[in-house]
Amino acid sequence: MGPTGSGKSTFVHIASGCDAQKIGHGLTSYTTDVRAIRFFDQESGRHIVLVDTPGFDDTYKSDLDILNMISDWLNSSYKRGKLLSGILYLHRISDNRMAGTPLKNFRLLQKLCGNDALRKVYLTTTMWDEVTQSVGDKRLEELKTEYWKSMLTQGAQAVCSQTGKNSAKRIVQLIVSQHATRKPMLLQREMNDLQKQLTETQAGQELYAQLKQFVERHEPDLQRIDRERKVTSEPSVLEELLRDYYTLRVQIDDASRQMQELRPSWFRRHFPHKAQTSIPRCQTVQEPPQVGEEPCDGTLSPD
Ligand SMILES: Nc1nc2c(ncn2[C@@H]2O[C@H](COP(=O)(O)OP(=O)(O)OP(=O)(O)O)[C@@H](O)[C@H]2O)c(=O)[nH]1
Ligand SMILES: [Mg+2]
Repeated sequence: MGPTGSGKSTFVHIASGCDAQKIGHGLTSYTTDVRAIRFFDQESGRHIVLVDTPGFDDTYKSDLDILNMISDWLNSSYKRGKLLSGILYLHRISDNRMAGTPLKNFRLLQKLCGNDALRKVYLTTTMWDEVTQSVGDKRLEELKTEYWKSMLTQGAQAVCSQTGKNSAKRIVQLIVSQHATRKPMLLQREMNDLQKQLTETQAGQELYAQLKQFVERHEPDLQRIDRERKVTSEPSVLEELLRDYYTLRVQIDDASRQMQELRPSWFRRHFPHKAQTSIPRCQTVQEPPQVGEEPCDGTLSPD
């Protein structure tokens, strides 16, 4: 898991040796569905399944769509008695700020896992070739002592990923070696053992809180831009204000739609001016869960 562009598909490609077609080199999000790759690992003598996920803050899909896809996959594998050996979270060491996206992703990850499965979370960093060793070391230290601290104290592990095949393979070997202590994720227990809806899970509630915070923070900006555009006569300034206005309007409307989908009645009570009777989806429709696994070497294990 990890923000869009953090190198998830690249990691899967390097560690498994499978095709690189799913790596996105453009500026827009690339992976659009949950994709499981099965390969035979010579070193451990095991068949390993690496699951690639789309990142939250995707260019085309809403965060709710992504959460739905991930939860569909997790629930379907839980029902088949499969537990994850580890959850690998990727962060770009080349990011010079801990911006909103990684922070939001990270909080969702915590809520998806819950305390029990936190010990199966491996926090790692990519793009070391884009920074000097000293800058990378300094940022990694800051991650460990600040942003990752609470997860690390609860048992998550920080694993350093230097760019390259050996490092990716080492991380996979580490996860495989600790495979015996697998735990279900909180979301799997909530939705299967406790029969909760996604909206009632901690991850669903965290997503709702993030969307609400976005709407509340940016609605005043929208009003300010609206006021400014009404008193502007300079065409180039007006054009820029209109562009900003519509960009933000689309983002706020989209966040509101997701909130309404997550909690229709609460949303109607607190945002009556935004509530709609039907919920049009402005993003791509949700795709069916990808529960199958793609063998990359043609060798499927008997189980
Ligand atoms: N320099 C450098 N580039 C990397 C590294 N890892 C990934 N990339 C590049 O970063 C870009 C995005 O990589 P992806 O693997 O598609 O990222 P992703 O997390 O799967 O992105 P989404 O599918 O959009 O969520 C690609 O151009 C990769 O080649 C790395 O360690 N160093
Ligand atoms: Mg990807």
